[in-house]
Amino acid sequence: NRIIFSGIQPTGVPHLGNYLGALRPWVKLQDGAAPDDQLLFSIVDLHAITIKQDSSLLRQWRKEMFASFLAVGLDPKKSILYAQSDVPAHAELMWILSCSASMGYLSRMTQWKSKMSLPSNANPFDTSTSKKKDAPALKLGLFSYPVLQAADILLYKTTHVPVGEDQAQHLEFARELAITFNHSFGAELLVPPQTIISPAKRVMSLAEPTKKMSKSDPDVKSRILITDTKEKIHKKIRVALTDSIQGVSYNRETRPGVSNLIDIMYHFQEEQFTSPEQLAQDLFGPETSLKALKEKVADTVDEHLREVREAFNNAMSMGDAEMSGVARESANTANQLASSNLKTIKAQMGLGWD
Ligand code: AQP
Repeated sequence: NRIIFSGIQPTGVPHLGNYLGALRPWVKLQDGAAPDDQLLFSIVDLHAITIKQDSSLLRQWRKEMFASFLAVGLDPKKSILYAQSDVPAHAELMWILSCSASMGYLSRMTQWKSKMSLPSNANPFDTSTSKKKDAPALKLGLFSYPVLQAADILLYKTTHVPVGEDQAQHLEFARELAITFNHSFGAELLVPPQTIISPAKRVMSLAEPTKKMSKSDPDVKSRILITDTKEKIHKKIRVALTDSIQGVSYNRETRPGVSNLIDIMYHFQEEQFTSPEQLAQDLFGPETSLKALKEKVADTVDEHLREVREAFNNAMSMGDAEMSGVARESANTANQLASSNLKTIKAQMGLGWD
């Protein structure tokens, strides 16, 4: 049987990248699951606080993320849908793993560097780069983010983790940490998980198509939210950065903006075309204007998100008590699984009373 775990930060309403790269594949896994598969999807609020958050906004975002889970089709009867901070074992296992995690390995991770706008070769221990004028000081939590992520996964003996490509480096870290840990305690306590990278592994920003689409990008036109209205979708795609080459053709290197739009359209129609290149050839061509391409892409996105948008509004109209009741019930199940696994790990390490 498979144990599938993944998480998403409550740092805003999910965008097309989160939807195509994570939420939609999670729903596919849920709906195709065998009876003895176990699925856990977490709103990872402890990860969100690695960057300063406003408390009331964080509460609002957690609610919106839970509503997004329900809106995309995640079902609390089939999957465990819970907030990470409701299961204390995540933080406890993180401490245990921190005692085995290599600082050198963590310092090579690219995520904390990109959050601090530092070059990918930056070294956190070199004060001349970490004190770079406009970069906020590196916090321990942001630096050790991958250790918490490893704890999230390893806590449940997860076998499969579905994520977008940006998380592949962290997943490799989790695998190696599990192997090192097992080796040092002489037992198969942790399960090195497999990464499942979604076909839509990297949806790019509409404003800067060489960067990934991101919730925290200050430019709101860089992303399409799963809750955006038809008008907003059209407006954002109309102003998406493309190029001045005539016609429509697919080439991620030379035409990143145009290719990102084609990719987005393709991910909504994967059954009808064998590749984005084929979609571009069959539906468009050297005679098609970029304006026409954008209209078609916007229509496709709107059509596919309409149901999600409506379901999101329904879920948001649930009372707070009703929503937290569903989340707490799932958290109870997660707590039971987590504390039993954690107990075994601690016992092997000589922690806790027999
Ligand atoms: N652009 C993307 N394309 C494909 N997949 C993506 N994911 C994120 N962006 C893209 C996937 O979404 C899941 C949840 O991501 P997260 O919220 O934990 O954090 P993130 O990867 O850092 O996403 P954002 O949107 O960029 O959030 P912020 O701005 O808050 O950091 C992951 O599986 C991720 O791969």
